[in-house]
Amino acid sequence: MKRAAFKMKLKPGYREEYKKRHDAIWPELKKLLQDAGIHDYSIFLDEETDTLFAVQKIDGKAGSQDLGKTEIVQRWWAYMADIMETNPDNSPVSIALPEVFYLD
Ligand code: RM4
Repeated sequence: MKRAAFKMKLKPGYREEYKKRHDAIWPELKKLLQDAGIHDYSIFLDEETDTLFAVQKIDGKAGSQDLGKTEIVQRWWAYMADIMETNPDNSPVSIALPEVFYLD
C-alpha cells in the first residue's frame, strides 16, 4: 500500500456543486476506483485558492489520476470539466504532491 496526494483546481464559486456531484458519485466510478485498490480517498478544498487537495491509499499500481484510459473516468472527467481546470482532454490538471510528514 502506498499513499498519494495531488492538487487540482476548482473554478471559483463551485464548492457546493463540486460536493453535490461527488456526494452522488456514479456507482460504476466508485466500483472502478475500489476495484483498482484505491481507498481512504479524500478531497479537501482550500477555498482561499480554490485548490482541491486529494489524498488516497493505493493497493494496486494505479492511482485515481492514472485511470484516464477507462471509458468511465473519461466520461466522469468530461462531466466535471465545466467546473474544474482541465487539460485539453478534459482530465483535471493534477499536480502530484510529495509527502513531507506521516504519522501512523
Ligand atoms: C475528482 C477528479 C478525480 C476523481 C474524483 C472521483 O473531481 O475527477 O480524477 O478520481 O473526482
